[in-house]
Amino acid sequence: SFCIRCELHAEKDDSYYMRRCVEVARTALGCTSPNPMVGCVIVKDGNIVGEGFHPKAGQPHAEVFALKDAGVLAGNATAYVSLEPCNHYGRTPPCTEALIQAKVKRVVVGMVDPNPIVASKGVERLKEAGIDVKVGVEEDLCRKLNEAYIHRMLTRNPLGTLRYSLSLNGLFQSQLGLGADELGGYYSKLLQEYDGIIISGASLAQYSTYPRSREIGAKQPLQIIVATSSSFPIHLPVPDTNEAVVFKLKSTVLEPSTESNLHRLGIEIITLDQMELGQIFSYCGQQGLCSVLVDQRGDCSDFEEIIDKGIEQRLLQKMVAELLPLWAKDSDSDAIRVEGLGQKWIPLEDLKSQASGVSVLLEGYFR
Ligand code: AOF
Ligand code: ZN
Repeated sequence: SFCIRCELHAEKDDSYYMRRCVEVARTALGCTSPNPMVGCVIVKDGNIVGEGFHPKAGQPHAEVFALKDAGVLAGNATAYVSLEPCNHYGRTPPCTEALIQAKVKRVVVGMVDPNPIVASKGVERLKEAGIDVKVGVEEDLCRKLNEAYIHRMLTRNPLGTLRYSLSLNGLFQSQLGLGADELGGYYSKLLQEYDGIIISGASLAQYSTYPRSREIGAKQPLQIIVATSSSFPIHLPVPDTNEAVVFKLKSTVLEPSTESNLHRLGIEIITLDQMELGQIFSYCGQQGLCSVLVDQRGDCSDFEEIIDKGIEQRLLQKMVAELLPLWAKDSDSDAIRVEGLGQKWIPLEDLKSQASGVSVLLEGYFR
């Protein structure tokens, strides 16, 4: 969202309306996968006469809602769309035809659709019909909006984000113990953005609940539970949803009560010879998940190897860290400092920092 003052004083140019498209698109945050979030604004004589967004896969596209909202005023108007209008019959008819029929004069597109069945064909079709088309307005913003959708389109895998918390003297939350997370209050909002969340069986055994977004009306991410322990039977809290899946090693034993709870809820248990993020990610991609949060909360000792490999294999693209306003007293932190020396470093790019409650949040991309 933008500063009200700036918006009031902003020049109402193509960028302005495209930013509005992105804002409108975000109404459906977390709800559109495997489809992208798309916003559309119809402008006539300097006034917004119609707005729409794509609410959910299977439902009409943004352009259809915006054109309906504008009615006859769409004739000779300019349509702004954050993603190239589609030119194919999918679950819904092509948006290019809807725009042509509504007789819009000009179409401004944020970015070309990376979906190979669209990829510039939408733009070509509009131009063919004599419509003035401009592509690439606020493109970075539009790309950021759909970074997960774009990533899955190009790789078939979901965009992977690693999340963790650190004390100010550099200890992981797994070393800090329970109750040290979520101080900044951002976690619930973060969950809302993701299609899936990967959690370790060991950390679930510690917590009595599953991570759920508390945002009103939030679509909850698929709970992807990874159980790797071979040393003792794993007990999991009873899931409060059947939107979950368990990946376990052949050698991992689930407690009988846990196993019967999972069966009762119809939750799939997938057994793997080796626990690799690659296998979990390809399952997620096939299920239409565009984004997955790998959550390092609590005890993730059973998780570290998988994560290290995931970063190495470029399955994890992004990280979100919460710097907690805590100083761990009886820490073994010398060991960590020494261990850190002389190691290989992976640089992070496009870093952003932000205060959240009493914490500092850091976001960056592995390159
Ligand atoms: C648009 N406007 O609002 C969206 C688009 O199965 P369908 O019919 O919903 O088609 C899905 C594809 O359409 C999706 O992969 C993407 O290429 C495009 N999404 N296009 O013009 C929209 N959501
Ligand atoms: Zn469409």
